[in-house]
Amino acid sequence: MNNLAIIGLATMGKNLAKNFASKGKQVAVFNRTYLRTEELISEQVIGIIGYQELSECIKSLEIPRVVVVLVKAGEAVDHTIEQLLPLLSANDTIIEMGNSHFRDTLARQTLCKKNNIYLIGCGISGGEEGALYGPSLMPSGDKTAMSHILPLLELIAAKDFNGNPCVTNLGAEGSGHFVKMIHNGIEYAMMQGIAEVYDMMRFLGIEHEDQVEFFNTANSGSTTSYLLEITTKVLKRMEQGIPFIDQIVDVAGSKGTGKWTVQTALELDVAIPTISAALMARMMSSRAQALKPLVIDLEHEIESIHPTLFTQQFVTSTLHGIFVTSYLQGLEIILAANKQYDWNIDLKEVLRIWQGGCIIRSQVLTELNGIFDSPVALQNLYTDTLEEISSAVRVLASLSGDMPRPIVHASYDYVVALLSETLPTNFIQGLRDYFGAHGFELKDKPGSYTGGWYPGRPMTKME
Ligand code: 2AM
Repeated sequence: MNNLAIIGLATMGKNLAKNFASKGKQVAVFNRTYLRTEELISEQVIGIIGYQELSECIKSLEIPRVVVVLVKAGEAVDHTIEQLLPLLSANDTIIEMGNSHFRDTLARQTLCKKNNIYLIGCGISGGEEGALYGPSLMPSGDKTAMSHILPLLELIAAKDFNGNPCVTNLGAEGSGHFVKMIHNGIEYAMMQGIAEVYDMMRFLGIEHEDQVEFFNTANSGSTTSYLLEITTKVLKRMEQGIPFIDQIVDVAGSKGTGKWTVQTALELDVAIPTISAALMARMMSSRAQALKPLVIDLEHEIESIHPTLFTQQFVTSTLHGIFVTSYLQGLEIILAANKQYDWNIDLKEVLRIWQGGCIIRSQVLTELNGIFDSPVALQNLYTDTLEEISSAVRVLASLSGDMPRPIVHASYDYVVALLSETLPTNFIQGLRDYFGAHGFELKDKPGSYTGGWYPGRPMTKME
């Protein structure tokens, strides 16, 4: 009997099947188009058995059955689950690993529950390599099903900094895909940070080899990260004597998870300016492309910056500051979701399972452990981050040319606002009350008040 099935054999599904097989599992595989199944069969991987019919594939499984679904997010997932339900029996488990919206997962879980089938929504990060050698896995759902499938997932997951599997039960239904969504929002921001530092370098006319060296050295100590590791690799690629990156069109694609993160943060009233700036920067890149005829020659006065300002320390600390604000904002959304949805996602576990396999793995994660439990530690982190990013803002201000720097500025505004003793929002309250009697609070009196702006309309306490 086969131990589990994998449905959907695009790169991720295929590599996940190989990962399970390499750990001694007998994996039944199926794909809508048989050609992909045939291709995988032709690789003759021990432990992988291909099926032409879904029903045969499911029949071949030990009971209770475990079926991993890794098809295109959206309708394909619904379609696959619909096909699976009549073939499964009570207490079987579907593990849905697509990049699904957590609300879709909730709806699918309800449907499966009606059929006495467990559905575990499981975020997966790590790209193709991660799927093959060890991804970070973010599952959530029914406890009984989870206790059955966690040992399986632990087998194939990446390892954290202490050698434990990068997988945990995130708890309530939907929270696994939620955490994956947040992961992706953070990923958008970290990448935008790297792109902006690269932009500063080319703006300043820093030689290609020096750019590589700056990033290569930045990938050490507290900023050691997968994204900086691949930054050097992407930057180094040369084609016909010039950096290949120069031949790539400057319009960023996206599959929606960054947008979902920002939408969700808005719904939960959480300010995430760094992550939003990263999303907006991608959107602006399409708009700018559409407006290419309007391009003008912007000033590039590279002499205006003193070379001693653009140092390794500057590069590393700017990246560190942006990484920290990106993570903090993602974690803030999770905290708000715990409250709003009555979830119990353990931030320490989230920080742990992101240490290995996933795209946003980095040493910075260790600095954030327990950060929201200690106001002093949080204040110190904000203060250090402010120092890092404000130096970036000052160096950039000393450039006399024009260059968009959305993430640097958003991150700076974020920490500086959180640390400021006063904000100008008192003025907004004054204006709102003047035109709309929306009320305000006073520093020296409890309660809400309104009025006092017009003769004959004294300030009154609001009910
Ligand atoms: P395919 O090879 O038949 O296209 C990523 O696109 C994966 O999702 C592929 O394995 C693809 O199968 C599968 N997929 C896409 N749409 C699907 C659908 N409606 N039903 C089942 N699988 C689908």
